[in-house]
Amino acid sequence: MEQIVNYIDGAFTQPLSKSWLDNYNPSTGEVYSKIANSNAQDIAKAYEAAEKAFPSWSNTTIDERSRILLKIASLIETNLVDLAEAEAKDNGKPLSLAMTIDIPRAASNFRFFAQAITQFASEAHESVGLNSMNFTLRHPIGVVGCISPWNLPLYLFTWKIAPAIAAGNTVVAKPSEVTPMTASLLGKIISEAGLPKGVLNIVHGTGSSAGQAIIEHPNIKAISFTGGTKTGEHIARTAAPMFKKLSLELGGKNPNLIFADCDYETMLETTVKSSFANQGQICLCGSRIFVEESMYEQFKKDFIEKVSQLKVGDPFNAETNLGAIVSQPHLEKIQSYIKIAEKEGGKILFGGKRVTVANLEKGYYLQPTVIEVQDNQCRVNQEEIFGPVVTIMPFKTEAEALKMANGVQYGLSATLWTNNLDRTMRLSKQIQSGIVWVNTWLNRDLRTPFGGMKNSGVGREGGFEALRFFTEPKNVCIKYNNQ
Ligand code: TXE
Repeated sequence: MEQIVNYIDGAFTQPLSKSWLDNYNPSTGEVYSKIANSNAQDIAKAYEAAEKAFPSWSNTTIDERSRILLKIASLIETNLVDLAEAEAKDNGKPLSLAMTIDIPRAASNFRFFAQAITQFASEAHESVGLNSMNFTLRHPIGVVGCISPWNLPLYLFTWKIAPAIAAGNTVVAKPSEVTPMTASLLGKIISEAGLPKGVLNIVHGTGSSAGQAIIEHPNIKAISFTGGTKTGEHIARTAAPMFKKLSLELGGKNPNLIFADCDYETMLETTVKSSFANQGQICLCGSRIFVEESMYEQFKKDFIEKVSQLKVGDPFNAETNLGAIVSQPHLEKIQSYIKIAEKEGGKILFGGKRVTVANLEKGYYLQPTVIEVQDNQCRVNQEEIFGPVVTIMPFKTEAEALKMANGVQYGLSATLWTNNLDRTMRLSKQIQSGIVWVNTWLNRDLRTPFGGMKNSGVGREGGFEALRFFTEPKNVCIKYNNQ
């Protein structure tokens, strides 16, 4: 059986423990490869390689770093089909999604930061009248840790790594143990692109062993993490006493506010996507849908009709809209929330059941599920489910919609559907989330700040924000003699 091994100091290496984890194909429910179950010693080796590579990489010209990152981007594109197939198999997402979103975006991440670093400048402040001049140096931090989740495996892995190495850091990175395959293929690509050995070290394994060793390592001074809010809290507790720099991109429970004055057809089509893209396993999915009362019944009917047309099935079938849920435990977690909804008095308007796909009977398939709820305080409206489950409920006034939108512990993104400019401005200012989309969803410009408020995280990535995170600013103040 194929083994997914670590990539440390430019070489593929077995885990020191010689222990392995099972890697499941969620569309068949079967184990199809073995993953290195790395421990603190593997992380220590990865750290040593990264530390050794740092002096030279941090002094490599911006032009040269940029050239290598562009080469990585091109090689990802050359390998588009192989990477997309690997992603679909490892994660269960439709191949069409991996081909059009995940892998192209991984290439864009490298291309974007290859270019952004050439424009990344620092500030100067002249202290007029005091005969002094300040300028800011932005040093790379050193060895940094990047830990990523399973929902958008290569997309989010590269979202962290690209700015980290563009800024001159060296990296110890761990993809999710649930979806390690494309990160492992990236090892081959970076070596072909000529990234010097030790600049990027990819270590596989569980969060509690390999991940924990990264966050506990005293000399890994910055951690960029995307994953669950509970894990983020644990990372913050562990890292804070060591004064590590942290960027935490955590869960969401994003509201969709739909007003009667919106462009109905565009809203309807986009809302189906924002509910169920990637089986609802995107932190930006709009899982709470609030609809203005005057159009609620119409929306309910049309939405359910559209949802009922979605095809759940083999990720490799071009007709498939929803592939498999990422893992058996995650499927069970989602199903448990559907039960909770029923107990709480929610009405399942569509879905709620496991789907058996012919020839893939053991795969983890679930119907897209729409639940009508009475109260925003119910658990299915308050807790992140992270699956193909959305709730809908009506609202009477803008104030009530805003109160429900903000009435959760999360604050990652929100989507507003309205053609009223005054309302757009009022709500955009008052909604508590890191991103507000108006009449669109998942519309991303990589220059913009990305991240959440409240329990959705700390810090921003994207554009210069990411380059600022991965550098340490130092002010230099020079006093001069004016005579
Ligand atoms: O995430 P974890 P899980 C949410 C979603 C999901 C829940 C749990 O609600 O149901 O989180 O998912 C690593 N030290 N999101 O359990 O555990 C882990 O190995 C260091 C939202 O899969 O947070 C993996 O690489 N690292 C989310 C990464 O953290 C640790 C995407 C994420 O895993 C660690 C995924 C530790 N102690 C889940 N423990 C989003 N915001 O997009 C785990 N990890």
